[in-house]
Amino acid sequence: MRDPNNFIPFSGVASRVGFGSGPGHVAPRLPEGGLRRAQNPGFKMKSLLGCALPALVFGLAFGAPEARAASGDTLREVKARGELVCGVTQGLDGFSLAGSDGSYAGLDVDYCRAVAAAVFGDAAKVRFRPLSSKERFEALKSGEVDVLARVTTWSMSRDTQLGVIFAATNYYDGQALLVPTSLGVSSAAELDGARLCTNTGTTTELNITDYFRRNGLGFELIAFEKSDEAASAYEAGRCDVYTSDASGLAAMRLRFANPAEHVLLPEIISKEPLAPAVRQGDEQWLNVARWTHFAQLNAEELGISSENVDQIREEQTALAARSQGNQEIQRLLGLGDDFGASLGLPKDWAYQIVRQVGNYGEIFDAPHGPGGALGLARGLNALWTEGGLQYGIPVR
Ligand SMILES: N[C@@H](CCC(=O)N[C@@H](CS)C(=O)NCC(=O)O)C(=O)O
Repeated sequence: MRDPNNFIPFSGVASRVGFGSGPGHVAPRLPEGGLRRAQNPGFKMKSLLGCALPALVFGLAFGAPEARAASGDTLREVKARGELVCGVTQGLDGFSLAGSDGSYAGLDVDYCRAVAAAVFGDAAKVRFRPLSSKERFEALKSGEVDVLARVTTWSMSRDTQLGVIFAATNYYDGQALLVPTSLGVSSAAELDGARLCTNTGTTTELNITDYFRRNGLGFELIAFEKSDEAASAYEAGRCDVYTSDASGLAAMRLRFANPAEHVLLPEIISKEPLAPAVRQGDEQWLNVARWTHFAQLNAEELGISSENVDQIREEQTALAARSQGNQEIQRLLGLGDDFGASLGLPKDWAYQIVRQVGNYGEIFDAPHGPGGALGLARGLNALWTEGGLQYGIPVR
């Protein structure tokens, strides 16, 4: 079992030992005799109507889709429009959050800016379209957005049945459970009969159902379309547990009146590879989306950042003229063979990404990235050379 504290180094985690309901706590409503309220494992009809039914309707509506785009369509449309449209969350620090001035920041936002830098040589040529979990795939499929970069878990059914296809995992996450410290619970095993708040149209609601059933625990699932609504319901004591991606819980927890009064349970109950997605049928655009992430990883692996890329490029240009230097760097920065042309992009596509947006480590640790805003360790998102899973596919 993975330790969620490697996912979310909450400062409050240590206080889990010996927690209890102190003064000022609004203790969650618990049944007599603790959480053992719903004796029969399984979820209630309300949850069925609230969550499974929309998922079913969604599945029927999007089953066996026709591919909308032909290869090259999306890049042509984006270029003709003069801006990229990127689907993001309705507000999640670390990934995509709008500031009061309308500017956006976060790991997914920076990924979108990197795609714009690759396509236009201008990271600012991107418009962000906030989407709920439920509406995101339709927005992508209908062409309302060109890329979906919205903390979206790459799963087999989504990859093969919805008409969308995932490019690359830009954040390896896992599902966690957040509870009020006043609940006095230290493991998910103690949650029999718990009321669980989560979001509709997510892998989260499916995983939690699997998990509680597998462990013979009863539960009531209450799913909301907006994270804010789920978080408010949880904070108001309507649920005993708030469950979502560990990174998402870290972000939501920061918004609570008293973050220290909420703690993550040790169980990480799923794999959540969060990945940007594009429409099926347009391999060229899929490659643009995919290689944007790999360019940022390769840059980090090679020690190239937004700070030093111009200097390195200058040095390597001089060396390349004498057939010397580091060919890996030269290829990435567009100083050797042209790797942009086959993507439909300028030769300096990756140079523009790194210069204007940064390498993967930089966007991870940016002020509104997962490292900056949420204090998350790189963990599984460290480079493979540092024991993580992020691995830049070679440019060659
Ligand atoms: N990764 C999961 C969950 C994604 C998800 O919806 N996360 C929520 C909770 S962290 C979220 O995006 N909240 C912000 C919003 O709804 O705009 C999925 O792809 O289904």
